[in-house]
Amino acid sequence: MTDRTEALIPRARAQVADCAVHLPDWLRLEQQRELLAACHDWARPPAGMRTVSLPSGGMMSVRMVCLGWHWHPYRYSRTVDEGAAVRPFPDWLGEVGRRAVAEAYQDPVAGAAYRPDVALVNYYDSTAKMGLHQDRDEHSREPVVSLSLGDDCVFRFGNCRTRTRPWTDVLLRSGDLFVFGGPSRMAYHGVPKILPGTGDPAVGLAGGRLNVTLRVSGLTD
Ligand code: MD3
Ligand code: FE
Repeated sequence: MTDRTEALIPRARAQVADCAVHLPDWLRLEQQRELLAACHDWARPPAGMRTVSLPSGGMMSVRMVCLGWHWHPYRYSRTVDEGAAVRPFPDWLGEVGRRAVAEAYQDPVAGAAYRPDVALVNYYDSTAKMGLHQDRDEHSREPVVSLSLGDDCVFRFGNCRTRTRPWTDVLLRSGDLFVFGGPSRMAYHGVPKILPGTGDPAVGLAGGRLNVTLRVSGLTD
């Protein structure tokens, strides 16, 4: 039997940088299972989970499905490459985002004002990584809300000026919330490593990691 004793040790809320707040174990098991079920649904065609080709000719190791607006390297559109309409961004996910911002910033006013209209759902298999990058394709500097499901990962949070150190490595686990706003919104960040086999089987993800980010596009049709 898998030893899950570590799952019983609470991890503390942490402010990693100005307006970058980590709330471990924010989603209860049942909420994680519901979010996973929604991700499974969104992954189905048309406009489902796909590989992403880079202009450099390479391929991202992370697979992705988008809601609201489809992210291409490096722009947003209302359709995917084959021409199908992007799935709508559901109201309930916006509510999750408002609760996330309110709790992370302990600011009900900021929470109530948050209106995300894009979600990026990233799937990492056990070998996938995401290199250090900035998220600069949104035309709004409103916070990004991140929710993790499945295997643990090392999340690397850098700085706004360079792709190099200083950075802070944080263990993100299933159910964790991270909110990045204010000066942290333009920080370099990435996922150097997935820790295979670390996810709670009760969540229901057979292997790998899902990350759901909520964003404000600042775009209009
Ligand atoms: C900090 N995703 O989709 S989530 C991405 O775990 C992305 O899949 C990673 O980087 C993942 O672009 C990291 C945490 C995250 C997301 C967006 C940010 C951190 C951020 C935007 C600005 C600063
Ligand atoms: Fe990013």
